[in-house]
Amino acid sequence: MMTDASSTIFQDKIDQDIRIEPKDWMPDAYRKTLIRQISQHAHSEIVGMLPEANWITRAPSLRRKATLIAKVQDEAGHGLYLYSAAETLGISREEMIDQLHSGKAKYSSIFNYPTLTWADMGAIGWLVDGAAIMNQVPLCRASYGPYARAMVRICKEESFHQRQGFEILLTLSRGSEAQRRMCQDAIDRWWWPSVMMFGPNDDASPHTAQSMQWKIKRFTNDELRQRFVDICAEQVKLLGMTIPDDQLRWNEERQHYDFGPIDWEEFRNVINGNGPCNKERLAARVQAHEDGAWVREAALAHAEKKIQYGKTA
Ligand code: BYC
Repeated sequence: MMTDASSTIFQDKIDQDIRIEPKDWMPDAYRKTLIRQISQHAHSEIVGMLPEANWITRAPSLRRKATLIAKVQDEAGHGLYLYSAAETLGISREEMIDQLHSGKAKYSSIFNYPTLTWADMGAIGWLVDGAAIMNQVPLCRASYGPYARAMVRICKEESFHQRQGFEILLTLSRGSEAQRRMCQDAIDRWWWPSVMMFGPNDDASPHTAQSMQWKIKRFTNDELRQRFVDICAEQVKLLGMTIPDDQLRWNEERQHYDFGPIDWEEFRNVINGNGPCNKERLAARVQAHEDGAWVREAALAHAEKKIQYGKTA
């Protein structure tokens, strides 16, 4: 129950950068925001396995295959830490999974685009994981303890993912003419969806102001997007490739790169279920859940048996 005293204690902790822990009192809206964000983040990791898993059997060498398998497994792990963090707020795993499968919960727009060539594995690592890190490093300082702690390990793994992606592109960029074309084509297709990953502009973002006040978010969507553009605009030079934006140029006065307009119509379409792969992605998740029903039933039967016979594991 809310009292003035508990809400003052909560706010004092936020102001002093003291973490909020599961058993602490928190406003309902804070709890709801965290459940929304953490569960959508978890869903993104799980759905995010699909576009890359699509290339595991076609990776061009044993080393590339082993690395890609490890990366996709890392994403499964991230999803599981995040579901566990969300569960500490009082929502069950089943409820979250239902929300994903029914289309009620969102997941990152980026995973509704197809992976057409091997170079897409590089572009996803460099751009998508690069954008993810930009957004997620500040989440290691989020005010909610279990979320912030989960993010520390996730970020370490994401930074490896980003580097392996850049290395794939670097190899292609030093390869044959066909490989160079494949590299540029992947950058062309993944650039704008990656820029959109940061979410709507600040003036169109309903949650940012409150989440900043609660120190869940430490930077706004536009601040993080700008940092991402600034870094990529330099890194692309190492690849000898270009970013598909003819308005991208250094602004001496702002000390940032200016960039062209974002197609928000495309973003809205994708988050409303009408992107190129939305239906395919959800169908794959629902199918995997149904196919795994026997594992859940067996685990439950095993747990019940252990209780019945009083055995410990
Ligand atoms: N896609 O007021 P806003 C990964 C929604 S996983 C879809 O700015 P907020 C990776 C937003 O949810 C990447 N929806 O909201 C995994 C809200 O809708 P609802 C995922 C988006 O929460 C595997 C509405 O738009 N990362 O990196 O303050 C392999 C208004 O937005 C998107 C995370 O989830 C989007 N891109 O800020 C490789 C990080 N953007 O909920 C890589 C944690 C916005 O009201 N999440 N929306 O229906 C966050 O940091 C924040 O939730 C966001 C959005 C910055 C994404």
